[in-house]
Amino acid sequence: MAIIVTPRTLLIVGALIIAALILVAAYTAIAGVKVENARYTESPKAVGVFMTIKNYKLTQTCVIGAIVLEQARVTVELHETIYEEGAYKMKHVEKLCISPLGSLELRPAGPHIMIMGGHEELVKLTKDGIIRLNLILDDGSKVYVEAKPAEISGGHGHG
Ligand SMILES: [Cu+2]
Repeated sequence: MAIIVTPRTLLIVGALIIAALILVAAYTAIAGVKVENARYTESPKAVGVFMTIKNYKLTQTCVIGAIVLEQARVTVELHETIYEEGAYKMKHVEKLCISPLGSLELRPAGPHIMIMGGHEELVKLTKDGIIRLNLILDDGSKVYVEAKPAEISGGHGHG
């Protein structure tokens, strides 16, 4: 069976490509924000969570908080790292913003999510090797994230 390429075939193929592009555009508009490479590092007093956050929206999006979905009594803060008086210091911030169509790298010595609690609670938090959390965005939506242990220790201490 031969496929005969006629102007009509090209028109159908063109229409299908356009339909696929519209679907992709619609998907990213709905998805809005996507997270990649979520990982964590542990220290005795805190766990640092890092990831790449991609903003597919045409407007700025800010992460205004995070909720840990694990059976552990911990507190979560958004941190920036600043260089002050010859040392890196972590600073609690209200939000971490991603520019329109941009991405934000949460990393050691940069912006990150910090989970703090007593040693026992942190052990509970990481016992199955995955930390499940929801990022809370400024439009009220949530982004589910599963963070795995970072392969290379970032030497991320707190305080
Ligand atoms: Cu921190």
